[in-house]
Amino acid sequence: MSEGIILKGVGGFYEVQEIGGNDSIYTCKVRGVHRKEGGVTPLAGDRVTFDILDEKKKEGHIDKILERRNCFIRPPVANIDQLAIVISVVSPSPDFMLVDKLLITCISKDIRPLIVINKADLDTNNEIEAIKNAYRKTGFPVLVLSKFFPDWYEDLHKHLIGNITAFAGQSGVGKSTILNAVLKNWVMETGEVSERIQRGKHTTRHVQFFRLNNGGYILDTPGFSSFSVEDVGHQDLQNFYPEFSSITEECRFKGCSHTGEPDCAVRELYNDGKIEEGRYNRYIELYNELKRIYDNRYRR
Ligand SMILES: Nc1nc2c(ncn2[C@@H]2O[C@H](COP(=O)(O)OP(=O)(O)O)[C@@H](O)[C@H]2O)c(=O)[nH]1
Ligand SMILES: [Mg+2]
Ligand SMILES: [Zn+2]
Repeated sequence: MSEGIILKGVGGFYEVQEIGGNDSIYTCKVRGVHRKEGGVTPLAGDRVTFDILDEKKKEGHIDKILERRNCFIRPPVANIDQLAIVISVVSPSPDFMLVDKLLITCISKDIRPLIVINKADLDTNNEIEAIKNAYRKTGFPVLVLSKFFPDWYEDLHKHLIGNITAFAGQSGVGKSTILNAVLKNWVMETGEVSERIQRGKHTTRHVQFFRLNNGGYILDTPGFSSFSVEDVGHQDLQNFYPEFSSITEECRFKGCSHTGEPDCAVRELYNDGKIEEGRYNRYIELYNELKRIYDNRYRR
């Protein structure tokens, strides 16, 4: 029995890369008995045990899916360690609400966020400094990239080693460009592999993991670009804002929502510049949106 990771799954066939062996990739099906027992459907990113049926043809059978660290339905992936949240300075202009929502997903799924500001070459109004300032207050790492400064990809690569990293963000921010640069520099079979990452929003693709030379995997999927946080209740929303945790005194009201009550400790943090204005305003907006959903759902 071998252990491996599913790099990709298409039509009932899974590409499983052996771990701890010779890194070979086997095309596997799932054992019939597993399916009959109502087993879990394998996802890209799943750790599995598998039997090698034919070493020459590199064929095998998936035996068991090992316990998942986390999983997503859309896109269908498991075991993500890190999410690179990519925005561009301009064209398209940043969707900060999407960034905030993706940060909430990260925190709820125990995924490390990495905020990437791309297209730095187009920064004419010193926009980058403002964005950096806003998100540094979250404590999460912020990187700046541009396809015209290829040396800067080294910074990104340092964060990728040893992690499974997915890339998220609006269409057009430069995710494919970044992935191609990483593949070119840090994945071996360049020619063959990098052709598979295509530009353009209308290409239908499946989830695909690539293993980096120095360890770690990167994941190309368009699926993280739209996002809803409806599973988070409005009362819990405040727990997903790392900036809020530095309050030293309590709010006057028990159960304070921090959206406008008097003598609010979070508001105090905001007044002291510990929370950026946009972040705070979007918190209030999102709180109201979630509360509306809650009220509609439980209205008698
Ligand atoms: N000026 C500039 N353009 C970029 C940069 N990175 C990507 N682009 C361009 O932005 C467009 C969208 O890039 P793409 O990688 O397809 O974005 P994706 O939709 O997020 O995968 C393409 O025309 C790229 O050439 C960058 O750093 N600077
Ligand atoms: Mg793309
Ligand atoms: Zn408060």
